[in-house]
Amino acid sequence: MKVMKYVAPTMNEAMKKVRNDLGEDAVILNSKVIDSGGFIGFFKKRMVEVIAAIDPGIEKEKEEMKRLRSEPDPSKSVSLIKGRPQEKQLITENSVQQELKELKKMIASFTTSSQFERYDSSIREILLHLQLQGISDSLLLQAGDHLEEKTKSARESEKAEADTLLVEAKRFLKDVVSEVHISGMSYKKKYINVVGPTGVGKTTTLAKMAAEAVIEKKMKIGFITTDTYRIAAIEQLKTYAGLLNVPVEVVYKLDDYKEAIQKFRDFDHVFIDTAGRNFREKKFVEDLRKVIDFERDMETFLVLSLTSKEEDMKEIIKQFSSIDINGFIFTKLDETSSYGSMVNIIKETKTGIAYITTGQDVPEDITEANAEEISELLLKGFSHERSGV
Ligand SMILES: Nc1nc2c(ncn2[C@@H]2O[C@H](COP(=O)(O)OP(=O)(O)OP(=O)(O)O)[C@@H](O)[C@H]2O)c(=O)[nH]1
Ligand SMILES: [Mg+2]
Repeated sequence: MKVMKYVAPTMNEAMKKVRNDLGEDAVILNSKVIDSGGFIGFFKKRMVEVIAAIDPGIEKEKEEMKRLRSEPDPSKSVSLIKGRPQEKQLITENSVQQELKELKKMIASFTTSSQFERYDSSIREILLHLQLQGISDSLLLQAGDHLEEKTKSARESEKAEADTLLVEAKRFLKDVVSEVHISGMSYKKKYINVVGPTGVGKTTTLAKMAAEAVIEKKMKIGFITTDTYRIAAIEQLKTYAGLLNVPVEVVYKLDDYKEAIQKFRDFDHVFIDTAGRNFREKKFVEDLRKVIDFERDMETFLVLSLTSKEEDMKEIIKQFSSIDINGFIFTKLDETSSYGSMVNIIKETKTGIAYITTGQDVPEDITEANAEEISELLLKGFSHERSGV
């Protein structure tokens, strides 16, 4: 990939330069108007700056295609069609994927450049990585300032800058995460309740949490499910309850709920499963209130999947504002490689994280949230990229 910068008085002229130099297949990555020359604003000239790139492989491929098309011997072209194109297709696909990855990175670096140009390139590199992780711009700028300050003092004490950067980036993220309460359920409340949108993993996660209470803490527990919309949902919870050898009560309305509570009066904990609904509609949150008595001695977790879009998660959080949410549970960490939304959300809502789940297996695929691990997770790819792993 060859990337070039062109400056000309007009866009047309800049494009002419690009075409002459890189050919018709050049890709424009960025263009902007700049002020050039002049002295403190006098004699300044408006210019257009264009950043363009060309993949040298495209030229080679074009030549190859030309050669294939003009191949005179038909038998030869048959063998070419039979054998090499397949191989060629594979190579092209791989290289296209690679190019795409690089292009994405490059575009991100151009779009971030104006915002982050006040930082050194080594800081920008970390910020870019965190931006790809989905960390919000306001946090990135705070991180940038923190890193700048720390590298300055490191330079003064002649410490290795790259090491300092990574350590400091991790410290910054850990501090941000540590501003909220990060730990598993408190076991201080008798009732433990999970709510959240459809299919995020509420039932599976509740079973994992209940398993810890039964197997490790040897507690006497029961399940309540208010998810009566689907037979399968009741069966699913009953299966987990059967494995743990604990009772389940199915409740349809507030009276059933109160009855179930009565049955479980001498139990240590009661784990309550709820139906996933489209919680972007306020009505469903109100429906929940009709079945569950939230005033009780209850710890409620809002379950969100890390595979969801951050905007959608925020919408759901807003709808749950009438219910006292004690913490988040983020699921499906194994299905994504960007975790920034988690940090943006806890920073914005000042609500902690209880658990993160990492797969479908019950009970093992769950881990208590931990600020150190979350900050490492956000930077993991970065050290890999740098060491070339
Ligand atoms: N990859 C992955 N899958 C998960 C995780 N947690 C749950 N799942 C899967 O997600 C699917 C839905 O899980 P459920 O526990 O039924 O989700 P739910 O939120 O109770 O769903 P509804 O009750 O229908 O709203 C199942 O296939 C789970 O195995 C996780 O951490 N990682
Ligand atoms: Mg469920």
